[in-house]
Amino acid sequence: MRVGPRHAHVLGSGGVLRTINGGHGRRLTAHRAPARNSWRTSTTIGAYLGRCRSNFGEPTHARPLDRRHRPPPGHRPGPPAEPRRASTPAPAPRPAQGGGDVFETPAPGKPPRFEGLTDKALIQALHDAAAKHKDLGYNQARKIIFTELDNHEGKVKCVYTGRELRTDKIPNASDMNTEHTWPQSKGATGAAKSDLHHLFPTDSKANSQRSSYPFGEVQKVKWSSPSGAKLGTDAEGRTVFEPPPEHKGNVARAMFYFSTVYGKAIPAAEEAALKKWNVQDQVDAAELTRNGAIEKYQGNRNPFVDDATLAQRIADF
Ligand SMILES: [Ca+2]
Repeated sequence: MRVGPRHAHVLGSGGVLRTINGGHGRRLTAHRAPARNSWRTSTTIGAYLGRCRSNFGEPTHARPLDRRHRPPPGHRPGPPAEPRRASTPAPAPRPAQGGGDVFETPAPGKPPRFEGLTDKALIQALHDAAAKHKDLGYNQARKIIFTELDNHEGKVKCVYTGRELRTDKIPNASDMNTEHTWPQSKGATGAAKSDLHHLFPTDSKANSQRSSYPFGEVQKVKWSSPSGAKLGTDAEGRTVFEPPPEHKGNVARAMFYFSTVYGKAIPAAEEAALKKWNVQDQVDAAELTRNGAIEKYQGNRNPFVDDATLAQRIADF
């Protein structure tokens, strides 16, 4: 894990997130309400998230380079200028929200990464940045999701329906299981099958409804959940799945991540919906925390969560 130019935070006992590596003269704090599974963020995190929002449409400005441009063919790059995480990250046996965990979040005020890159060059850079992440294996990935990453005070919540299940292990697959936001039948195989950045807990029936349909905006509803997830047909009559509003941006950023890391194209109609959702449902503290927790397990972040403007620099995923 890099520290230095970025802030690192310690999630201390009682869920207090504190800055351990300032350097930008600003301080982040967040306090987790122990009785409720929600985050109350300080105004500084609010200001950071607000900045992410305000970045939409703003011109880029002078920024320090945080990664190399793609090298010419045959070039063997030397070691990076700043120390990087080892290719095999340290094991992370503790729950993501337990005491003493260290993870990174982008420093408030720190400009986005991947300076100056757009389209194919940006896709290549995003692919390269994730190339050495650790393949956890599917069983370990599911165990992490249900017992640590998405287990909050003993309960796991379906991202499509909001249904909660109390569990301390991988549940019966007919009750709650693991959603591959990028479907296995469309290429989420091998290491991609176990990549936590696009895996979420889901109610098994809702997962069956989604099946491997593309995401889109439902006009004619065939199935829906109380939380607002829908299966049906879009304006062109295609069968599509629409997540509930609070998960739409998470889906979009997971799909952008998957497309760039694993070299899969997103169909145009689906991409249009995802880009819209990326703006509508912007990154919140919980999504940022999950991104940092996943980095502990598999050694890479989802850059589309760290920089909400990144997707706008790729015209065609
Ligand atoms: Ca969201």
